[in-house]
Amino acid sequence: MKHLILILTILGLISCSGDSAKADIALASMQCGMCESTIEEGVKALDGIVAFDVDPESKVGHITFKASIIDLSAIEKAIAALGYDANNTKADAEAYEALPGCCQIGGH
Ligand SMILES: [Cu+2]
Repeated sequence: MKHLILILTILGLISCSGDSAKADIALASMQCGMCESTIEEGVKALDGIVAFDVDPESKVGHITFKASIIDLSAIEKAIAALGYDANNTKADAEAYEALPGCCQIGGH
């Protein structure tokens, strides 16, 4: 019985403190400041995002999210749906074509 209580206590701690996860997302196809704000707004609109910050120089998005609500692959898919590559998830072709010219690779 004591063990059971101990296990339940540990599980309780994990579900509270272990909920927040951090990850870096490579945004290699991002071209300009508009891309940065498009991606930031799109990601921040998702449920479960605690913080998201894009570094335009390294083209990396630093993200903190609630792992119980959303996972990294869902975030990558959301970025791909905006028209941008996210890690190994390729941009949705139609969304990419719909981006302003300055946001397409080599489109300056
Ligand atoms: Cu752009």
